[in-house]
Amino acid sequence: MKKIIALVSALAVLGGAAFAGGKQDAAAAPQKKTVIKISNGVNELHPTYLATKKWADLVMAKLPGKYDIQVYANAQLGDDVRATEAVRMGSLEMVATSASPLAGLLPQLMALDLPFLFPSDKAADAVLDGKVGQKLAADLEPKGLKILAYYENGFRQLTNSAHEVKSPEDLKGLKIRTMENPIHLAAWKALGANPTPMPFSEVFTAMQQKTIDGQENPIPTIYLQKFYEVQKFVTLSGHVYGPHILLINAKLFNSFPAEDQKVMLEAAQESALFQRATNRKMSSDYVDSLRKEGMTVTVLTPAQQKAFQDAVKPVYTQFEDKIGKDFIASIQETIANVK
Ligand code: TK8
Repeated sequence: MKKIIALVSALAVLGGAAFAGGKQDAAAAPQKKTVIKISNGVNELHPTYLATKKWADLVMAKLPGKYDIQVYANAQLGDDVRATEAVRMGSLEMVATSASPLAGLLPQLMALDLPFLFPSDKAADAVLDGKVGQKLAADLEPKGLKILAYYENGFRQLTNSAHEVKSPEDLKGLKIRTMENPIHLAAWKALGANPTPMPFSEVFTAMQQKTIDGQENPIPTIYLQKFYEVQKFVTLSGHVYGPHILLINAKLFNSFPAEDQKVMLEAAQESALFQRATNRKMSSDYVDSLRKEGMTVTVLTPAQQKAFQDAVKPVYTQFEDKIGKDFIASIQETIANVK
């Protein structure tokens, strides 16, 4: 039944794109624009939202009159998991989502969630812009999703409202919200915390109402979503690097004329360059902004950092069969070759 609904809605979307204007005289009746809605979980200030807006503006400027692209923020069209499912089904056209909550769809994506895998921005770029990124994109396509670009969410940092966290021992008893992803859950358990998965849009309220003590997200998100209003401590743990991936319904994309596809892919690359540069600048600038907002920022010494790394090591062996040992090794090799 689900399949039939998916097929019907996909055909409806395709039909809309292919037969816009119907049999009417093209000169007399203005061509009906194809509507493309893009879902963002983050708010309007976040580089990912800004980049989807940039993509929309570029595409509409280069293909005037053909597309009506509408960009939504704050999970108005659903959180990462639900919005991505809607894009697969064809009831929504596009989403910019974290890769982590899509682990159920494509277990290989979980390679990116392995803690302390990426040592730098450069290493992340090498992996996502190289063979690994291409492989993940190729494997997502049969699931109905086409990756237009890898934006970045960035290196995730721990925040909480209880006390300063400098070691895994400090995490004992802390209730930490995680993304809906088994590696994140396992890693925080291994660190001694009490992890609870939850959709992103519920996190602020959960912290405010103290149903959770903390969460982890990159600096731009912590600052722009005003998490400092409900969190006192941030530890620069940098435990996971996460991309934000820009996805479009694959059948819809393939139904577009080749020239339009080219414009969309080029606009995606342009928006990604802007997105990563902006996100990286904010990641460094906003550390001080968080201090100004009254947060205690904890920078770990190499020895303290190592204690976190050691504690999560078992997670690698725990998940290597699910992800694929060779796949993990190929990522590690790419990273090792980054100068
Ligand atoms: C926004 C999410 C968010 C992610 C999370 O939709 O859930 O914590 O970091 O950026 O993708």
